[in-house]
Amino acid sequence: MTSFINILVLLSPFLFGARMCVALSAPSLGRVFDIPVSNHGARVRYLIKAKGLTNEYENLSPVDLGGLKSDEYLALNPQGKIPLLVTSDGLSIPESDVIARFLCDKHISIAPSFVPPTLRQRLLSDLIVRTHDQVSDEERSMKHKGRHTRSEATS
Ligand SMILES: N[C@@H](CCC(=O)N[C@@H](CS)C(=O)NCC(=O)O)C(=O)O
Repeated sequence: MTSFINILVLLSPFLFGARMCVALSAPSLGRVFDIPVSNHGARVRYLIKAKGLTNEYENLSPVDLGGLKSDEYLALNPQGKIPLLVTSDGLSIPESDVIARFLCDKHISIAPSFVPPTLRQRLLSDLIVRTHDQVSDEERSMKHKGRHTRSEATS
């Protein structure tokens, strides 16, 4: 499989042209560790897609480094969680909202900006993000305790 990918990379300028060739070589801006079912990961994935930056940020699974709790992954993110952005200049950034704000700021010139135009809309946006994270953390901690719903948690 690896040799097939190597051959594809070598042939890519001829097969796909120069632009695709860039996509197959090392990503220019960084790597995002994530898995498709992660709701927090989706926040980062969606932003990168909407800004047309999928060729610039390589998507990897923590399994590529041995899993969320492997020494290699924990060295990058001591929380042992996804998503994680590792920039090409060596910054290791956890927390989906922090990553999202970093990417919006870094790529502010690429539409959509994802910065609501009014104070009231920015407030609402912050509340939506905060509420999602709070509910999601609560659900996760209930699952860890073997309870699956709020009513089970209070019974
Ligand atoms: N506050 C974090 C939460 C991240 C989080 O809980 N991610 C989940 C997947 S959606 C995870 O990595 N769970 C694995 C674990 O907790 O061991 C964020 O916004 O990124």
